[in-house]
Amino acid sequence: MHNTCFPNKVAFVIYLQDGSTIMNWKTIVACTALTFAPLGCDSEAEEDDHGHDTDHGHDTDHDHEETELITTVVLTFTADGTDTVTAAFSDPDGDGGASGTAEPIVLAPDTVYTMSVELLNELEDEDITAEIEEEAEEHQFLFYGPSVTGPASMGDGLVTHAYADLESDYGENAVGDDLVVGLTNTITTGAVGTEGELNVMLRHLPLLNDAPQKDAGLAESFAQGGDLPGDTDVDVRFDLSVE
Ligand SMILES: [Ca+2]
Repeated sequence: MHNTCFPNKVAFVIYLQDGSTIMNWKTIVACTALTFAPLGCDSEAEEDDHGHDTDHGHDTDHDHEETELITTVVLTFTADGTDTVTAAFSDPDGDGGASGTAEPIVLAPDTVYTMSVELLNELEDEDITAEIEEEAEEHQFLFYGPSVTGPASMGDGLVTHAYADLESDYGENAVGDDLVVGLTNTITTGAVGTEGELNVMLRHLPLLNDAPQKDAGLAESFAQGGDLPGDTDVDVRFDLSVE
């Protein structure tokens, strides 16, 4: 029995080492734990487990290690004179499995909010926000939807989005222009309206052949239906109303 299980684990390790080291290691740990739990199970069932875990690991290998697993997206809206509004999207089992759920966003009319974005991997008690800050030059959030007017969206203006940060807020601007990130934003509401939505996408834009994929027109291009470079780390939808 042990002889059957052990080579499976070795093969899995070798396979994963094609990708990023840190994430591979985490995945290996998780897989090993799963492998040990049903120790004594038949090899057929184990291979199924491995297959699933390998798929997870492989998906995440396409991303950088810092964004592989985002289970939670928290939006916090603050403004003078009104209550702070917090809405969280949560997908406790990460990619695949059950779909995540998002709390609705309810904002006050005619208000200028500062909206911050926080990302967590609650499976591993990890603050992904800090990792995005560290690699701000490789990431950009896009805020879009039929209710959103802003750089990435030509919606009806239930809310208006503007970026309120730059890469240099989080560290040295080492590559190209000092571009927006979207961890901090301004959201301006107008009149009362319901049945809106706000979509939050985090795009991962690593250097490609030593050239930046992130550029100043990324959001505007997206708003006009252009294809985005890079990969999507997270893309979640919140119901939105202004009441
Ligand atoms: Ca830059």
